[in-house]
Amino acid sequence: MASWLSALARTRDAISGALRRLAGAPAAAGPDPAELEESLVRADVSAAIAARVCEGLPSRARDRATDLPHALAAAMEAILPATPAPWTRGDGPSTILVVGVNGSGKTTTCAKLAHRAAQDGLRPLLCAADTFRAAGSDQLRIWADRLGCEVVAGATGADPAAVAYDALGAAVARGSDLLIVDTAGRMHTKQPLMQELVKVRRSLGKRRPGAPEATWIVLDAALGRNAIAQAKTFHEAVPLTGVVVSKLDGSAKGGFVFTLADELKVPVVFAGLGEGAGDLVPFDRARFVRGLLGLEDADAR
Ligand SMILES: Nc1nc2c(ncn2[C@@H]2O[C@H](COP(=O)(O)OP(=O)(O)OP(=O)(O)O)[C@@H](O)[C@H]2O)c(=O)[nH]1
Ligand SMILES: [Mg+2]
Repeated sequence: MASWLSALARTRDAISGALRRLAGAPAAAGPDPAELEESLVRADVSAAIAARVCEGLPSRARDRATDLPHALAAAMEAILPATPAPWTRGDGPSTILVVGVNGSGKTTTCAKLAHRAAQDGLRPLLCAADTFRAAGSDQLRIWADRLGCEVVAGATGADPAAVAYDALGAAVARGSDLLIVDTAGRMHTKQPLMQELVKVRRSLGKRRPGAPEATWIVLDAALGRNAIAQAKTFHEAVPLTGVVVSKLDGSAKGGFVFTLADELKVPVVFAGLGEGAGDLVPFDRARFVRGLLGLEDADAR
């Protein structure tokens, strides 16, 4: 499985050099934190947050080489909400509705979630409510076969709200613990498509009060801060309860997660660190920050 350290290599390289220079400089005559602030902004931490965390750094530290990085790590960690447990075994199935723009990694994430839930001893059911194109449900079916997971798929062109409704019925009938609903990719700027999602959400609630218990958006880390505008628009249509950051392995812009947390107050639940079923890790804010800053033991904790 991919590790936080290797996944964050590119983002880290930008930040840790600046941090090392700042930490290594003599306390009295060292460079100012501006370089560090700039490197955070290059990693897509917003200017306001970068300024805020750098401002809070101690100007005098007993041991700059260790105190400064740890003070920075603590300040950055404090911005991120703690990640709640992704699922609990309850009375009947709970539903996760997975949304996002085209190509963000939704279908792959649904498969990864099913894999992880099964590992946690739950019985997941996948639902392909991406009826927009045949390839959408085929892709999820292939994943389900590979994982040995049950799947309910709508016919191409079928109403995704009806497919989701039936799938939740199937989850109840079959005694599944978790229903994971994959939806078609949609541009957040297209109103009718966003309304379709509202309808999917509503029909799940009609089938079972309280459903969906979770609505997670999959955001491609490569988009950096552009992903935040997407998340906000989705949040207005279907209230989000969590974020999955996909493709963190290939990105140099993981810093947008701080702005996301600051502005949306929605926790990141998982991070996608590769294309395999096992490449999904619970988001751990301490590891993420330590991985970003290049602190040695990011993977050892
Ligand atoms: N490196 C990497 N690639 C990923 C990750 N997650 C998904 N991908 C790849 O991204 C591409 C798109 O993934 P999909 O899961 O099909 O995305 P989608 O959001 O379902 O796409 P649409 O249904 O077309 O909107 C695929 O090639 C995936 O293998 C990840 O965490 N890391
Ligand atoms: Mg898909």
